[in-house]
Amino acid sequence: MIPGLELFPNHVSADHYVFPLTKLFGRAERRADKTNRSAVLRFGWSYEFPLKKLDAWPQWLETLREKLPHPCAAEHCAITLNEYRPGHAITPHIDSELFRENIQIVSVGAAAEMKFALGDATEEIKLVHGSVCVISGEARHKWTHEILPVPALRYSIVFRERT
Ligand SMILES: O=C(O)CCC(=O)C(=O)O
Repeated sequence: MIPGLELFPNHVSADHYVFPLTKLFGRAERRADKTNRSAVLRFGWSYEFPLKKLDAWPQWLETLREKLPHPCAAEHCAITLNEYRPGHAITPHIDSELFRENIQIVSVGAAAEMKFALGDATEEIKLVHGSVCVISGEARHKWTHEILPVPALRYSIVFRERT
């Protein structure tokens, strides 16, 4: 395992999140470009510089925030909801340095392959329904990560703490 990468395979009851996620994404704008997730929603703080304060997250996400393996302070918490329809992916990237250690990713729905790369070295992990993947240290700052095209509908809920 890459230093700074942690995987908690069965950490949350993800079945509870399918309905609220489906409802939230019901009217979302969708991308046709499959190199990116099909739709994105954000709460708490935006992702790009300068960070902007966004709407508060609903109660079910608050309950989930409290169950995370690592704390994510409410006043600094930025939540991204990603929807991937079949064939959608996310290209290799390193998360913005506007956020601290411990990027925490909750997976809901179809299992996805997350691929890490550093130079010629690559490593793949499987993100299953109900898992939490935590990226910090070397895995966060040196290795890129990507999501390979998913076989069926998948959601991820990403918790980041702004600096
Ligand atoms: O969907 C995922 O598991 C990863 C999402 C991700 O890499 C991102 O939002 O930057």
